[in-house]
Amino acid sequence: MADSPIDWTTWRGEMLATLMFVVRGGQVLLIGKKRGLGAGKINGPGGKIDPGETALEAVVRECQEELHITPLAPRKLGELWFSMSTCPDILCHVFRADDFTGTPTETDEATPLWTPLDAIPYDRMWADDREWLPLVLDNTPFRGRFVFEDETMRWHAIETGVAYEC
Ligand code: 8OG
Repeated sequence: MADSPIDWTTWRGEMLATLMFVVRGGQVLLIGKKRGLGAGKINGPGGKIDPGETALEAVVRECQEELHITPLAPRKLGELWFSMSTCPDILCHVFRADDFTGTPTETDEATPLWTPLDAIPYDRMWADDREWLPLVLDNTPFRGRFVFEDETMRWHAIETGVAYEC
């Protein structure tokens, strides 16, 4: 792919966000997102990090609010760096858990959607997701960088071989 149009050495995420992928029994727990950025798309539960929260605290809170579940032993597997044209740049921390407590429940933010691992509906997700979600499902830590112009992905690069603390 061509050189990046962004100087990533000085890039900073203006909005900090999270995503969680719970994988159990050969399926991943996705959501139909009802509101916020990406409403109408399929995604993992997650959302913005509130002031004073860690990414881990935020992702657990979002799962509780959006689906009424608590992921167990969540671990960070990825970072997504999004340079956006029409909203603030986003740094998103991606987590995976292999178990949870509670019952996935529809809320005014999300509809739960258990999805077989070989039938991920990429055509109903953000354009970048097909580049990195397979790494989450494969337990491979990664960092992805993406340049979006409106909803179109103009450039991307994914690194593996990175390590995260939890
Ligand atoms: O608080 P709110 O739900 O509006 O936060 C936006 C959520 O959308 C947050 O969890 C991060 C997530 N998100 C983006 N861009 C992308 C993307 O390209 N792919 C996926 N899967 N999620 C994204 O902001």
